[in-house]
Amino acid sequence: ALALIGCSLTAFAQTNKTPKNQPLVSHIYTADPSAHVFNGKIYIYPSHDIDAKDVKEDDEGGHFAMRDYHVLSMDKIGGPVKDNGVALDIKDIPWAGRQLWAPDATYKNGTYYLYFPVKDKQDIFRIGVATSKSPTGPFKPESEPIKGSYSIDPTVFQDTDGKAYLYFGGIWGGQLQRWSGNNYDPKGALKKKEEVAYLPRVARLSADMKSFAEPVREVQLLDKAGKPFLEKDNDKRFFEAAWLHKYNGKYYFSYSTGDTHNLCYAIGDNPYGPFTYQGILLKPVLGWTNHHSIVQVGSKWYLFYHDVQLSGKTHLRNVKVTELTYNPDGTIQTIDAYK
Ligand code: FUB
Repeated sequence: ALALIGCSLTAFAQTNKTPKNQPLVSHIYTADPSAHVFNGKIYIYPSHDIDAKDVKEDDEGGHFAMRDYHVLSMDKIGGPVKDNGVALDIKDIPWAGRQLWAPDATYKNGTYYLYFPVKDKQDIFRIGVATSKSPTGPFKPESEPIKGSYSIDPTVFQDTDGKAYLYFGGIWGGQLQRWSGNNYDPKGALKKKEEVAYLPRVARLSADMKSFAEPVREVQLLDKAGKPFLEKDNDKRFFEAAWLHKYNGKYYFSYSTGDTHNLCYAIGDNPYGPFTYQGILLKPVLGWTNHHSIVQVGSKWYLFYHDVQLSGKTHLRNVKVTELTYNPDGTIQTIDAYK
């Protein structure tokens, strides 16, 4: 993820536009909001952006040098938002090197599970899991990353039959291009324009939620003609920020197109796909990255997302929420976060 981040924001910023929604908190920078409802309350698991002045900007997003997570909570959409303090600190993850990126969380059998990507001591992104009896932590990390995990942006989905799946992956700074057939190649390159684009990954989680129950597989994303996207289809192909939700019995896989800054979605009949591309969920926001979650609160559906309204800097983001509307045929109305 995050190449080009060093480049000027003005190339894509909608600076002349007025945001329709305000940041949920402004005392810290937050991004990549994964929202869930637990026991009737809304919990948001965001990245905690920091201005790591000691870290130089690079093309792989090295200055996204986050070191901890804070869980945000609120009783209702539009109500006060509470910062519940540090939920997990990088210094408490025995195998971690640097860059605590976009997390997600779930609940099962009395335990909350926090899934997080961080570079290990060899500078390779892996995915870890940490547990707590409280949705706000503190979370205790396992001593090793999830065996067989790699890259970034984990998101966990529990289906109505109780099975849980972890989706993940992000190209460029997220290192997905280094993994082929689940094997590591440090020289793995970005695809050329005419090549089939990289695909996100999924694996079912075992009953303890701490390991993969099966080999990691690719999530098939297809265009409406049933064809895979090529790298040149970069306004539609997967880049990072996977999210899976279910609506009216269908499975919705949504994601960011990265260098074209869209959030898109695709629909499938089961958690593995294939998922057929439907369109843009959220148009580009202020800042390079676009990353979200979709959650039902009561009878309404919401999109949590971020932009850089507060800072104007791509690596110092602020999370927001807006209502999401389905059409009668199950497609989602495209959101423009600006007036
Ligand atoms: O927050 C760091 C990275 O930025 C995330 O992992 C990506 O999805 C992008 O939002």
